[in-house]
Amino acid sequence: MSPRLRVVALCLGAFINSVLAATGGSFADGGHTVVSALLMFLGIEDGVYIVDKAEGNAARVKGHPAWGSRWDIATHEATVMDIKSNSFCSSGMHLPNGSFVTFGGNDGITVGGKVGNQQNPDGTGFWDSIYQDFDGRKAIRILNPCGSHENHLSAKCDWYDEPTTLAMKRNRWYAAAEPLGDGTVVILGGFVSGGYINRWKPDRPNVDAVTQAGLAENSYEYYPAKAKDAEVVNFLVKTSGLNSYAHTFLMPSGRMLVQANHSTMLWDHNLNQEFPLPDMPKGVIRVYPASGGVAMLPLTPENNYTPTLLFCGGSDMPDDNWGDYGGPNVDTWNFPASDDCQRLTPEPADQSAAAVAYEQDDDMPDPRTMGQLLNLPDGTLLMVNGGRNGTAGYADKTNDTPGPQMPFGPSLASGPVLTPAIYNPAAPRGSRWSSKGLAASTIPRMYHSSAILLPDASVLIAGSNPNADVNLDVLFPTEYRAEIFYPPYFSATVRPAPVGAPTALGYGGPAFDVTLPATSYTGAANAAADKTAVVLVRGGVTTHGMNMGQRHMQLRHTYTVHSDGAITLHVAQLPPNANLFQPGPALLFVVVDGVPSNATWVTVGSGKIELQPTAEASVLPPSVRLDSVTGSGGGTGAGAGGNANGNSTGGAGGKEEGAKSNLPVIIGCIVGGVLVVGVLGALIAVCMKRRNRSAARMPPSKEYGVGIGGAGAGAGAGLGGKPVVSGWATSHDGDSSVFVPLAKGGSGGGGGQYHDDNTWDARTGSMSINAPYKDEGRGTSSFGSRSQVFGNDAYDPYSGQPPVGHAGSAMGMGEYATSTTQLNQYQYQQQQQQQEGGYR
Ligand SMILES: [Cu+2]
Repeated sequence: MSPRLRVVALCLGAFINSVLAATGGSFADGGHTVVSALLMFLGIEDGVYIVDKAEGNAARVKGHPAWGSRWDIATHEATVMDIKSNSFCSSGMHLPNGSFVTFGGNDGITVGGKVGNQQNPDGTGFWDSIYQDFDGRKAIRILNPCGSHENHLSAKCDWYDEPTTLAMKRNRWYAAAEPLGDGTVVILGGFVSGGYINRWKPDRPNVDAVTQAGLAENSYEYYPAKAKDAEVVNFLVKTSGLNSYAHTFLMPSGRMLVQANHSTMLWDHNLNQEFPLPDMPKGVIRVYPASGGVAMLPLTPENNYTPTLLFCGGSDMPDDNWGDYGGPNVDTWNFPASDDCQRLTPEPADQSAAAVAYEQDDDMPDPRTMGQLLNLPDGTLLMVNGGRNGTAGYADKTNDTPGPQMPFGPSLASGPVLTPAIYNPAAPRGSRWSSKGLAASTIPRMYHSSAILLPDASVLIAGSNPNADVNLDVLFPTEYRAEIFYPPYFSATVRPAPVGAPTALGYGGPAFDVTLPATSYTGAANAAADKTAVVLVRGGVTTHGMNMGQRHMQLRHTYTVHSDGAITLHVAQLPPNANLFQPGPALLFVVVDGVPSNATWVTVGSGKIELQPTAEASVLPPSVRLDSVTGSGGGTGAGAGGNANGNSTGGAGGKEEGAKSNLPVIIGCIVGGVLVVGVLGALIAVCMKRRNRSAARMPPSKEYGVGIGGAGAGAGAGLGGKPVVSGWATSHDGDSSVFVPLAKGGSGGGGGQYHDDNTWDARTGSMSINAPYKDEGRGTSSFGSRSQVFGNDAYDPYSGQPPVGHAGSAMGMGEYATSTTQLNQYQYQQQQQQQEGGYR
C-alpha cells in the first residue's frame, strides 16, 4: 500500500467511527430555529424552510421581527428569511417544479396578537407598524428553494409574497391544501378570521350555517386559480365548526377523500359532488383542534397501490364541549385525548359501497392530541409530538377559568407525550405499535409543533408555541430548539449506498437501473436482494401535527446479482397514474432489510402544472440470482466516491478494521479515473478535519450519512455512467448541475435524463411556468407578463428584478382589495370580541 493510500484508508476508518455516533431511537440536538417552527418543509436537499406566525421573535430581518427562516441540514443553523404577510396557520404544498407555496393566514397583527395599527375597512388588521406584517388571509406565498450557499434574502431565493398581485379569492386560515394529479392545488375551507372552532353556537342571532355570519369560508378554490368562483362545499357546512384543516387525500380515481368532524366523503371537486362514506367510529374527531395524526400507509406493489389511510388519536370530546369561535365550553386540558386508531380504504379493489368501512386498528401506546404521523423510508410510520389531554389552540381564559388561573398558561392541552411510537402496518393486529428502544424527548411539543423527514432518513422535530406571541415564561413556552430523531434503523452498522439513481422519474416508461455495491449489505446476496425495496417518500408540508401532501410509494423492481457481490436493481417508473403520487419533488431511498440509504432528490413528473405524461407501466427483466455470493458491508466498509461532475465524497459501510480491505475499492476508484490526486487530497483534508472534531460530539445528521460508499467503483467501472447523486451528502456546489432540479431541466418520464435547458425555470419567464403562476382570480385571461397585467411597478418574482422593500411596498390602504366576504358591523363586533378573547 502506498503511503498516500494508507492515509486515505486510515482516514476513512476514522471517518467511519465518527459518522456512526447516532444511536437508533435517540434524539439529538438540532440547533435553534430562530423563529418557532409552526410550519416546515424540506425545500431542497440541504435545507428546511420554516414559517412562523408574525410575532415578536428576537431575530429580525429588514427592520422587523422575523417569522421565516431556513434551517441548514449540515450545520443545524438557521438564517432569517423575510415574509411580508402574516403566515399564522397557513397551509402549504409543493408544486411540480419543486417550488413550494403557502396559502392564507391571519390578518395584520401587532404585539400580543392584537389587531395591527393600520386597519382594513372592516376593522381587521391591514398592516402593523411594529411587526410590519400585512394581512395574510388571502396570501399565496411562493418560494423557489435555494441551496445553502446562496443568499436567502435575494430576489432569487426569498419568498414571493405580494397580496396585491397574487392572492386567493377568499380569506382563509386553517384551510386544507391537496395537490391534484396535474399539480394544481385544491384549497379547501378555512376560517375567515380566526377563532377556536369554525362556527358560532346555533342559538346566536343572525347566524347562517353556510357562512357562520361571515366567519366561515366553507368553499374551495384552486391554485393556480380557475375561472369559476369559490363554490360552497356542503360537506364543510355539515361538519360545522370541526372542519378546518380537513384531512384530504387524493385517491387513484381523482376523487378526494375528505374527513372532518365525524364525517367522511369522497369528493369530485370538478363537479363539487359528494359521495358519503361511513362516519368515524366512536365519535373521535381527527381534525383541528382535536388534531389526530393521519397518514396514508405506504403504496406498494403488494397492495396494488391501493391507498389505505390511518387515523390515530385526536379527541372524542362531546360536541357541546367544543363551543364555538369564542372557545371551548370546558377546560379542555382535563379531557383525555384519544388513543384510538382506525384504518380506511376509500377505494378498495371491490368497488361496492359496502366494501368501504372503517376498520378498527391497534390503540396507540399513549393517547395523543396533536400527535403526528410520518412515513419513514422503511415502511413504518413514526408518531411523535402532542399531548395526553386537551386540544390544540390557546386562549387567555375559558368559560370556567380566568386567565391567571389557567394551569398550563394559554395552552388548551396538557401532559406532553415525550416518547415516540412506531407503527408497522405489515405487523399482525395487536402488535403494530411499539415504543421499544425509543428514547423520550425532553422537550414538550404541544400546539404549533412540526416534524419532517430529512434526506438522511432522520426526522427533524421543532416548534411548539401555544401562545399568542413569543412567551418564554410559561410551562409550554415559545420553543426554538430543534431536535433530530434517529429512527431505529440508525443502529445498523451497514447502510446501503446505491449508485446511479436518477434525478427525475415519470409515470410509466422504461425501467432504470440502480446498483448496490457489495459493501451495501452483509450476508447472502440473494437474500439481501429479496429484502430490498426502492421507495419514494415525500414528507409534505408539516404544520399543526399534519404533513400535507405526504406520500410513500414503493416502486416495483427486479434484480441481477453479480459475481462481485454487486446487485443491480431494475426499477420501474411510477405507475402510470399521477393521482397515486402527485408530481413534484420527492426523496428516493433504497432500503435493504429495513435500513434506508441516504436519499436522492428526484423530481417526479414533467415539472409543469399540466396533465402529466404517462406511458405503459415499466416492463422489468426477470431477476437473476447467484448463490454463494455475499456482501462485504460491515467487514470491508468504506468506498470513496466521485460522481460524473467530479464531486467527491467519503463513503463508509463498516467498522474500522474494514479500512484494510478498502484498498481494492480505492484502487478501483483510481482505475476508473474518477478520483484524481487533487480530489484525494481534498478528501483527505476533509476527513482529517472530521477526525479532529469528531471526539465525543453528537454529529449533525449529515454526518451519520455514509455518502456514497463504493460510488467511485460504481461510476468508475462504468456501471451506468449516469451522474451519481445518491447520497445527499455529496458536495453541493453551484456548478453541479445535478443539484439544481428545481430551476433547471430534470425531464420527467425519461428515467434520469437531465436537461440543462431552462424549460421550466420559474425565473426565466419561459413559456411553461408563468401561466400556472398567474393570478387568474384577478380577471386576467391572457398569459401576458406580470408587469403587463399589473403595471410596471408590480413586482414580478420571475423577472429577476429585486422586489420592493418590505415596508415600502407598493401596497397601500387605498389599494387593498377587500374580501368578498366583507364583514358587517355585527360580525365585526364579534370578531373584536373574539380577538380580545384571544382564542386561536
Ligand atoms: Cu394554529
